[in-house]
Amino acid sequence: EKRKIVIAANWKMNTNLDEAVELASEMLFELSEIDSVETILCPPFISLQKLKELFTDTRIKLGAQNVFYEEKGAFTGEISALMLHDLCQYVIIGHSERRQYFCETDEIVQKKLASAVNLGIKPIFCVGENLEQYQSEQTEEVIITQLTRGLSGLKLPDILIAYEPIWAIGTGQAASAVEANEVASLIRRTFGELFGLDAAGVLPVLYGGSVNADNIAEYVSKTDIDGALVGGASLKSSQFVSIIKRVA
Ligand code: G2H
Repeated sequence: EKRKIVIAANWKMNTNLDEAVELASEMLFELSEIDSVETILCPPFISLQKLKELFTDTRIKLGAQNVFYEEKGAFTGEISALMLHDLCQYVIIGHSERRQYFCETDEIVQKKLASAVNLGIKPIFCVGENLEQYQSEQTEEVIITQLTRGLSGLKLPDILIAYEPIWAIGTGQAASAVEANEVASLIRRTFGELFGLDAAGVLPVLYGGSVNADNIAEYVSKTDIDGALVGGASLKSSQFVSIIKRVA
């Protein structure tokens, strides 16, 4: 069974409400006929409701960029899976920017994954090594640790995993497709050891880090890469649309 290609846009901390609606409308106009690619937009929280209305009865899916692990209570400024589950189907968890700037540990990531899964939101679980780890050949160890800690205690989660080498994020220095595929295979093998071969066989594994319309085809041509998490190139509708059209 061939896994469906997934292209997810991570807009990060960009776009106000008007800009998000404009960008999403342009993308919708170009992509409405395409159903061979699972297309997911992850705008800032403030635009989820409007984009949900815009995408009603369309094939485009929505995701949040973060979630807190408690369902409700005195957690000033936080947004829970309980608040998100009727707004979006996906949520990015464990992105390196959150690990780096907001002190998210593997333990916090695990709680967030568990909370999202419990509420029926599919996590796009990000893992990846930094430059120093990459250069000292610790990639495999880092990935296995992030996966086993992040996924601990979860029962056969409905999840996507994104491999994002930190040294390739927003730098224009993308990992080679061969290298990315080796790590994608490692992710699939590790997931298989945790949840069984059948689950590993259908697991969507994405690559993220300086993906654009020129390099996307090579990534998805690889055996274990099923799509991409796209940052910078998802902020221009023409660029994002061409990425999707290259793999549709
Ligand atoms: C990696 C990626 C999207 P960019 O963070 O998650 O960003 O495509 O800008 O490298």
